[in-house]
Amino acid sequence: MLQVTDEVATALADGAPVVALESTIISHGMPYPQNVEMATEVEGIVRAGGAVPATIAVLGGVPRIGLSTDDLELLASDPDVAKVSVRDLPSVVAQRRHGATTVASTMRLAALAGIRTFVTGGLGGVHRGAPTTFDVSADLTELSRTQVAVVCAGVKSILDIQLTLETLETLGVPVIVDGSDEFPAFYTRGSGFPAPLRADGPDEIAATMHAAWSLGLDSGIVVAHPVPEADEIPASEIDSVIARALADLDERGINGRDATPFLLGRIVELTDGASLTTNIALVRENARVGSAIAAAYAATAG
Ligand code: PSU
Ligand code: MN
Repeated sequence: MLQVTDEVATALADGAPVVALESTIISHGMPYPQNVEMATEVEGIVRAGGAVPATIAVLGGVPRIGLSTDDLELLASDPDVAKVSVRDLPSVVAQRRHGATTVASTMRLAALAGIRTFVTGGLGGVHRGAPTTFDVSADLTELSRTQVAVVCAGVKSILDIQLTLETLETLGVPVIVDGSDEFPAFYTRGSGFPAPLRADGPDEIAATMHAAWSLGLDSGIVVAHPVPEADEIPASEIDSVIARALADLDERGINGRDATPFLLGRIVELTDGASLTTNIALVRENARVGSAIAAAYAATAG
């Protein structure tokens, strides 16, 4: 059922490093044309890091592992591309539609293809107000049941970071911070919450991946790598922007699958694009780190 490009299929057959990349970040996470520029650049960074990039989406109902330049352009510019989490996969496939995959559905398709390392920007999580709205991203559910390491810059404080970390603990998902004792909050290197676990560099992270799955853990692993210092937006600046975006969300009564894309877009508007610059910078950094992790994991496989 999966359509895997020759390049990715060959790399997987050879045990060579492959890095999965999601597509909701392209279709619903960033404006055009920065989204397609980012997607193309990130594939280049993964290649430069010695791994094969596999951007994942559903096109015409076919789950695709590895995309062409034209595919990326379509995902970036066609407003009819659906945001597809795990629960949406069956109907998008059955109805032969286009879908951009979230962290959750990208994990699922990556695992089906045999890819264990996945790079993105930010994870979904427990939304603020979740104790009454029950809005908890399916990304967390998928992390509890699919063996993929997700390299991200932590979670944005549009979410409740404390409840997100608590939920990951309950679900038995290892949350490793790369090179820091503090869990990162996407735009900022710190969040005020300690790193649940710490590792330093790709070899330690790859060893943890091997250990987790050799022990029979069903879960994924969160690998949180803080945004580079030079690209960080200070909490004092971003906090008020996030508060404003959340108030606008409330006022417009937006919820469900539309909540996260609305908040991301509103934050870009409210920062005059500064948040987008930071977002792109941290995805680049994660691509560099993720390809090194995939290489270290492949080197020690067996
Ligand atoms: N957080 C970000 N950028 C993103 C997303 C989350 O900082 O692009 C996207 C990812 O695809 C993630 C999805 O899997 O939003 C989560 O959506 P929801 O909260 O509806 O589960
Ligand atoms: Mn949700």
